[in-house]
Amino acid sequence: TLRVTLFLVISFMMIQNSFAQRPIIQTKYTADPAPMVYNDTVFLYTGHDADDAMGFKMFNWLLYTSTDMVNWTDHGVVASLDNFDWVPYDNGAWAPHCIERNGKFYFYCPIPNGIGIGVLVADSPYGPFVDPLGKPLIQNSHHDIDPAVFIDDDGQAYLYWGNPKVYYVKLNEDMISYSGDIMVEETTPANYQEGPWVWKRNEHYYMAYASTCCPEGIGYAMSSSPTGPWGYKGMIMDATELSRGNHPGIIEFKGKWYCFGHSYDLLKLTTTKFYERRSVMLDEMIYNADGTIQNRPYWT
Ligand code: FUB
Repeated sequence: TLRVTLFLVISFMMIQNSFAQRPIIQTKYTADPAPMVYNDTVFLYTGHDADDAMGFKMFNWLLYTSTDMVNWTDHGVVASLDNFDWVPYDNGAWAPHCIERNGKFYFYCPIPNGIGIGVLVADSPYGPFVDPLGKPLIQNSHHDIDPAVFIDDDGQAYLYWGNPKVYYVKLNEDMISYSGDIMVEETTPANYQEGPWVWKRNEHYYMAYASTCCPEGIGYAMSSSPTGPWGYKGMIMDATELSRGNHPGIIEFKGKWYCFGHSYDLLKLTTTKFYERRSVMLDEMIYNADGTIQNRPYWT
């Protein structure tokens, strides 16, 4: 009875969904969304939870594209752990981040358990991606997960990452090396867990992140500088049982702002058990006049 009720509730919610279907990808389990806007197209890079995953079982990264935020084209595997000679195992393709600079595409990949954060480079957002360093870009601690890159108006690029603290470093213009010390945010934004995502709108800097645990929602903080201090402002997406873990990805596309995350909605259609088989979610993100962001209780 519980399964039938869940199925009916979720089916009803999917019919209500303005993004045509929820979760937006229903043919594979996708996690850790990393959307990038390039040439009027959204390139959505994701992690890939194996169909039989019971914990984290992630071998490669996927790519989907859309020009309308409704229809998504599946481009399959865009990179995998095989792209890195120095990674000692095949399970650990965690939350990536892709960004374009000067016509090249930089794909930052965290390999957990202290292996480090690698970077792949391509001439096209579709790849092929190659490893220019042959070693990790970041090998700082056991907390080297969830990289996210932000390029400020003055051209300075910053790489953020970490769980349970936020680390950051200034990337050089080549995007595959850095200058200065690795810094740790002195004041970790309230309820920060992991998955930082930094952007700027008007004069405000924003950092969204997986917030509270567990379940995780998506919280955010604001600052007048890309290096903080960050002041917690609230939840973009509340934490609920269906969001157990979460991971934000935020873009502006054709005049609207969107927040991506992930949930267990697809898994829950087939079982009431919990496994790491996640699905990317999407919602429009609305700002208030003062720059703060409206809260949503769940993906609509
Ligand atoms: O997908 C593996 C890990 O789960 C990510 O690195 C975290 O952000 C969480 O989503």
